[in-house]
Amino acid sequence: MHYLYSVPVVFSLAAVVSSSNITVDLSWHAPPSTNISNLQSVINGTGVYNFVFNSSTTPAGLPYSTYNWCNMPHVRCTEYPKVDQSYKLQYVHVIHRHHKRTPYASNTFPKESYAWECSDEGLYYNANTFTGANANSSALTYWSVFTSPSNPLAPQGFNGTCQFPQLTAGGLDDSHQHGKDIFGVYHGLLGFLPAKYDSRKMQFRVTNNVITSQVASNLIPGMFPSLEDKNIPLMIQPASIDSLEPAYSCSSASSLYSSYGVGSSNANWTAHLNASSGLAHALDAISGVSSSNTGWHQSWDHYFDNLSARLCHSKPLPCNSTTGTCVTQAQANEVFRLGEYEYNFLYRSAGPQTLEYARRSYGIWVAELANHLRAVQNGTDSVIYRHDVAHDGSISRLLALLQIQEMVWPGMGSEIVFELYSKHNEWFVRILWGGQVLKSSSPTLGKVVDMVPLQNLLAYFDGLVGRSASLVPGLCNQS
Ligand SMILES: *[C@@H]1O[C@H](CO)[C@@H](O)[C@H](O)[C@H]1NC(C)=O
Ligand SMILES: *[C@@H]1O[C@H](CO)[C@@H](O)[C@H](O)[C@H]1NC(C)=O
Ligand SMILES: *[C@@H]1O[C@H](CO)[C@@H](O)[C@H](O)[C@H]1NC(C)=O
Ligand SMILES: *[C@@H]1O[C@H](CO)[C@@H](O)[C@H](O)[C@H]1NC(C)=O
Ligand SMILES: *[C@@H]1O[C@H](CO)[C@@H](O)[C@H](O)[C@H]1NC(C)=O
Ligand SMILES: *[C@@H]1O[C@H](CO)[C@@H](O)[C@H](O)[C@H]1NC(C)=O
Ligand SMILES: *[C@@H]1O[C@H](CO)[C@@H](O)[C@H](O)[C@H]1NC(C)=O
Ligand SMILES: *[C@@H]1O[C@H](CO)[C@@H](O)[C@H](O)[C@H]1NC(C)=O
Ligand SMILES: *[C@@H]1O[C@H](CO)[C@@H](O)[C@H](O)[C@H]1NC(C)=O
Ligand SMILES: *[C@@H]1O[C@H](CO)[C@@H](O)[C@H](O)[C@H]1NC(C)=O
Ligand SMILES: CC(=O)N[C@H]1CO[C@H](CO)[C@@H](O)[C@@H]1O
Repeated sequence: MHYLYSVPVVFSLAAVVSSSNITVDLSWHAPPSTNISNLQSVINGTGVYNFVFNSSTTPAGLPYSTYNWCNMPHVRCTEYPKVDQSYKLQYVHVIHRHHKRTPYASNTFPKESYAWECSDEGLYYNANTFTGANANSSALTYWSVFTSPSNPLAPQGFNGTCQFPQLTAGGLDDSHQHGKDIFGVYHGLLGFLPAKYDSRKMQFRVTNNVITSQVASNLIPGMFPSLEDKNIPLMIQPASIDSLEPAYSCSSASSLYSSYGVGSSNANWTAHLNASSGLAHALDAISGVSSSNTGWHQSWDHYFDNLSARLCHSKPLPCNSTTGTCVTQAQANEVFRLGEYEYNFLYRSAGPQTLEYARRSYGIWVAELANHLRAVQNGTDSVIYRHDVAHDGSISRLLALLQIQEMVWPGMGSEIVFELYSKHNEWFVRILWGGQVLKSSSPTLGKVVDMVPLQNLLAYFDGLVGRSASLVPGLCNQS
């Protein structure tokens, strides 16, 4: 990896044309160590740092900016950090994780002690031709999950009427509120977005995982309640090359990750698994997960998703119907501390490889963002607002690349916003995380990523991933 890297940056703005060479620091900078990254407090601490895991609503006694796994803080009028009026907002790019859902089937226990019902909503799948006013219209068909007494096989995990995963009714409401809050800021407070949906000015994007479309279909009416035309395109890339999820393959990134992360025998990674093996045994005895099931024991991901999804939906912690033993809140808290520790390690604390991993596995999305910023600056893009609905893996990689100071596991709805401003003939970017200005350890981005000169941010992105991600294919093919 190159450190101080010089990139020629050429930009033109309206009548003014200027060019400059900018030197930026592309190296990894260690995050400060905190309780989240301290194995001793992870294993022997209590509670979960005032984080919320059991409701989409953060209790009144805690600030809105509090980490809430079920529904993370995002931009909202009441907390929005306003910018000096001399800066003109030119472009906004939002990316966030989908909202709360049922667990993935792979994270459910072999046998669950209760069912999970989703009969309060429909997952619509329909396709309609675009052949003009007389087109045959399609029915609004939706999925209705059922099991039949004539089918002798029991489903993996929960019985009931849900897909695993699917957005729950609560997650759809959170998506709607998220849209309302964003619109409150960028239309209501700032007058930046128009009152009505306009496909020339805004684009919504999703991944090939249907849960992101479930979010978008509820978020958009939250922003524009009186949609005259309810047909809204959701941008999507082919699954094999999708940069947002990300789903493109990058073999060198995968092998780098497996040298320090989940599945590796790197002692820095396995230390916490070793230290928490007692908890794993206790939970296996309740869940019936076999101790030889590597998926469940090479990280805390599965137990974390399992337990947190229940609590976010006010469901009890699981019990073993044979032994009568239940998972305790203290055990759940330790699982949550371990999960936060893992994301902190995997995306920041493990070392420079976290940045290297991020630029390889998320470089294409970053290059797309950089080109959108350039196109707004050179006046060739009519789109002023882009909104991408993604996953924890997307947000984590992006936070690793931005070198966030305190990395956490991005909870449901976790949001990063890029705001592009102009002032006279200069351009600046501000980045918001959880609705507040992002704190980064990279000196190029500043301690707080607040009005960083656009050319510096672009030089950082270009240096790491190349213009139009030109470095990524080569990096991915390195052995
Ligand atoms: C960048 O610097 C190099 C050498 O210092 C110079 O040759 C080149 O023209 C510069 N490029 C731009 C775009 O200013
Ligand atoms: C947790 O506390 C126990 C008992 O005091 C101690 O043996 C163990 O080393 C501690 N674990 C960590 C990771 O600090
Ligand atoms: C960090 O953990 C220690 C004990 O391990 C505790 O005393 C302290 O209050 C914690 N700090 C925060 C900010 O949670
Ligand atoms: C959520 O958990 C906190 C801390 O364990 C507890 O004080 C609170 O009553 C719980 N809230 C709900 C809605 O269960
Ligand atoms: C509607 O469907 C019929 C077949 O039932 C087809 O012949 C016709 O072209 C379709 N109409 C339009 C406007 O696409
Ligand atoms: C789930 O359904 C299967 C049959 O499909 C049944 O054998 C099992 O008892 C059910 N479990 C619960 C917890 O309802
Ligand atoms: C483990 O972490 C230490 C301290 O951060 C680092 O010096 C060492 O290289 C790491 N070991 C491996 C195998 O990554
Ligand atoms: C694993 O933990 C045990 C105590 O639970 C300790 O004796 C042992 O040294 C640890 N092994 C490693 C490789 O950290
Ligand atoms: C309950 O505990 C027993 C004993 O640990 C285990 O064999 C079984 O798989 C567990 N799960 C269920 C659903 O009974
Ligand atoms: C404006 O920027 C975009 C994105 O980098 C680029 O594709 C386009 O060629 C530029 N157009 C002009 C006129 O500079
Ligand atoms: C949150 C989540 O679903 N995590 C994992 C669930 O398990 C599958 C299969 O092991 C993983 O691919 C997911 O990342």
